[in-house]
Amino acid sequence: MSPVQQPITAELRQWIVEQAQAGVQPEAVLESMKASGWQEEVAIAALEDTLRGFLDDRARANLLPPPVPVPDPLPPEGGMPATLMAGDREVRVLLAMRNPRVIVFGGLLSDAECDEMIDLAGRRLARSETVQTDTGASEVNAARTSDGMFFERGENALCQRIEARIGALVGWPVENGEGLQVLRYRPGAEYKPHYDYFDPAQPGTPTILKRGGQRVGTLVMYLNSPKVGGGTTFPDVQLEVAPVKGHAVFFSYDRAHPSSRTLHGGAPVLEGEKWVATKWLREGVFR
Ligand code: PD2
Ligand code: ZN
Repeated sequence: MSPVQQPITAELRQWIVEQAQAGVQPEAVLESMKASGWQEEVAIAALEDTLRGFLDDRARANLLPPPVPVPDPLPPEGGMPATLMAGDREVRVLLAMRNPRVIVFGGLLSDAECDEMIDLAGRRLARSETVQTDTGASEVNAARTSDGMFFERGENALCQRIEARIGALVGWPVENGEGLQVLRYRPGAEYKPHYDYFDPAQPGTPTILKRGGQRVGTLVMYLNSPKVGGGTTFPDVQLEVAPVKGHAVFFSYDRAHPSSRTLHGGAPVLEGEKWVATKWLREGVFR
């Protein structure tokens, strides 16, 4: 015999919302429901459905854009793996934060891959540098960002290998990734705190979003270890990630909004150079 269907009435939904507003944890609400005769599966479904609606309403009331799916390298069921298989390479998990979602990986790139990336990118930076010296602008301006260049996605065998590895690591289609960006910071250079998503209030944003939608995640890979300085900072949570050759920091943002707490920057390089490769992940296919 199939179990009697228990109806999820408007009154029940109202009661669940009142519990949430009063700060009662969902687990405690579930226990109360079970104690008053609700089947566990029905109670969980009612709770999930009602609370999702409640949170969405609250977000709308705060004028937040709706959340979108984001990549997440860690298993949804929890548990902290010491390593993750990323296609052709085993990667260490060094730190994971929930809100904002920040994960630091060790050994994402080999030393040889870092060196090759710097070599390939450096040739193109050198070209833009000649133009700079022509105009006499040879000094590094600390307020300006580093020198940079973009690879096309899949432009060479190294990019292809790294992109496939990243896709496997974060569980996101390679096609949703922008081409790798390589940045070089010289002493004094920094990247002032910013958000990587495109500001919905900017007039140019709708045009930018035609190519694959919003950015939803960032992976900054360190191609060398600067002598002093150059950490990646997250001022909202007072976190600073040390730039170590081959390591990487991942973070995601399900809303293009400061509530994502993904404000981040590159602290000034005090001694030596800093090289990074950044992979930005879009909601959809980036063409
Ligand atoms: O180089 C960094 O640490 C850094 C900091 C902030 C890189 C980026 N943003 C970026 O590439 O978006
Ligand atoms: Zn950034």
